[in-house]
Amino acid sequence: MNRKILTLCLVQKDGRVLLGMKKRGFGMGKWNGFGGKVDAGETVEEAAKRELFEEAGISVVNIEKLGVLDFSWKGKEQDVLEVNIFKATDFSGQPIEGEEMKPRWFGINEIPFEKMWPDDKFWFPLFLENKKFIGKFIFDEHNQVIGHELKETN
Ligand code: 6OG
Repeated sequence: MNRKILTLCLVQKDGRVLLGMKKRGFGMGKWNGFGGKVDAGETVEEAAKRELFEEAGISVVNIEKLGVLDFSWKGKEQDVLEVNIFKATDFSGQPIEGEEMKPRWFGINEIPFEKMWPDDKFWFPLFLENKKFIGKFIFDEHNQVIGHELKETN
């Protein structure tokens, strides 16, 4: 098995969630949280904070890990993306657009699921309520979800 560890960090504050429009690379054209690969010598949490700063221009002191999801694609099940999902509720600085992401606040009732990865609509309700979860999603070649498991943990 080939497992790649990734981070995904979202800020939820004052009834809104900060998402970024991915401007290039994997997931281009989709709204998502901020994140990426873990560098050598870094913890997953350190990577999540660094990526949030690099992609949205904001700094956080505390983040909480809420979810771990395994993503794989039909016919390539041995390649797994393990995405570690964090929430920040406070930050310093102002979100700014960078080379990779265009940040924007969304009210929690106007999350643009139709322009996000299709797994998001499954786990977002848990995330918004600070529930912890683990799960796995399998996609087809069109990036549609063809199978999933999701459970709340404590
Ligand atoms: P770079 O490889 O560009 O980081 N990511 C996903 N996020 C969601 N919501 N659903 C998925 O389903 C995802 N696959 C990857 C992890 C990629 C960023 O995209 C996230 C990283 O934050 C397939 O460095």
